[in-house]
Amino acid sequence: MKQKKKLNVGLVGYGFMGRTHSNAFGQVNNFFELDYEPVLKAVCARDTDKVKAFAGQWGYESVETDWRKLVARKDIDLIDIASPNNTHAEIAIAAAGAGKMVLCEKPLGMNGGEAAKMVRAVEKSGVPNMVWYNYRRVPAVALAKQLIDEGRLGRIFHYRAKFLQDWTISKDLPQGGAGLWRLDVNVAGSGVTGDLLAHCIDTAMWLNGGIDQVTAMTETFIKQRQHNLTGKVEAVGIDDASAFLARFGNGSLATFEATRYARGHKALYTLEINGEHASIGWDLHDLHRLQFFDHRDEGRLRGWRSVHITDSDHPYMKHWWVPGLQIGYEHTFIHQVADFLTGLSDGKMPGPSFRDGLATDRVTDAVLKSAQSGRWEKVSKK
Ligand code: SOE
Repeated sequence: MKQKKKLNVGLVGYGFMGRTHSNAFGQVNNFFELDYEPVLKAVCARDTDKVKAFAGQWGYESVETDWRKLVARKDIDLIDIASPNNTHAEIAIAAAGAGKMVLCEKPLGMNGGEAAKMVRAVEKSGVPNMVWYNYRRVPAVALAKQLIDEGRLGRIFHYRAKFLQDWTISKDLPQGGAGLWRLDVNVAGSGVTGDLLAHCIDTAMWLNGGIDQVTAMTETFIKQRQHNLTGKVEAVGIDDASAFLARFGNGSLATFEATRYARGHKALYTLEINGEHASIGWDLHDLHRLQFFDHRDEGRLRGWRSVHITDSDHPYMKHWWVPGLQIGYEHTFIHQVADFLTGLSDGKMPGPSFRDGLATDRVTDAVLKSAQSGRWEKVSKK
């Protein structure tokens, strides 16, 4: 058997996303035949006891408590950023400057300005880079991409996406600190716009091209919350809910909505696309199914098909079990690593690149700007 090339990974952050990434690095070679093999070389976080415990559980060889030391290490090839949003830019720019490959959690920056600096850094040093917009790699969503690229939908008229959650409804939930930094605007950059709509926007632009302009509304339902780090009751600066209309460059119209106040919904990411010939629907709570309607079907049998995406001719599925058996959320991260490592071998880096991540941040900037101005806002293309 051919010897695999070792790729030494240095992970920053050990929260929810640190776990999804670690699992992906650890599993990928069991299921995909690749030239490269990630090695869990070091994990970095500020709390020594916790980072050691994490390293022990996930099999990292060593720990660091200062990301600068991690970036400076000669034995690290790739820096993976899974720490809160306000740390992404500084770490990514330093890592690119040190010649490391960089993977970064979404959203890429706190805003488009920060993301643009990150793009400049990786493009200047020419290092492979990627943003973890994992939902592109749900097999059903990847199949939607194939169907659109094959022209099966024809001209696209409508794109509709929602991402609904309900975990911040309680007014007693504090903001800030581990697990709750997503509620602290100084750490997260924005609320559901950057956290949830960013996913919808990334998928949408991948499937349907660039977005030209938006008109948006946002709301912060709970205006003050106790801050976990200061102990004081402080103003809430994030958007709890965000909705916008958009015009795509291809002339299609869109509606997007995200909230953390939709009681009963935990992670209901849904999308629907209506084209001249056919429509597609997908739902994260039923992620292994793609809904497909084709007007060109014989009239008597025409109707929505619910395709079970578990066959070996569906994207990614030949690497998993036998037809009929499903995979889930964590596999999307494994697919992302597999595609990244394949890109290293064949020189064709797959998206989403930092440049793609910047394009999404430009849209979320325009959404937040429009919610303030009450006007349609153009999406910056720079
Ligand atoms: C927020 O609750 C969150 O964890 C996001 O940060 C993730 O990106 C999303 O995939 C699930 O929800």
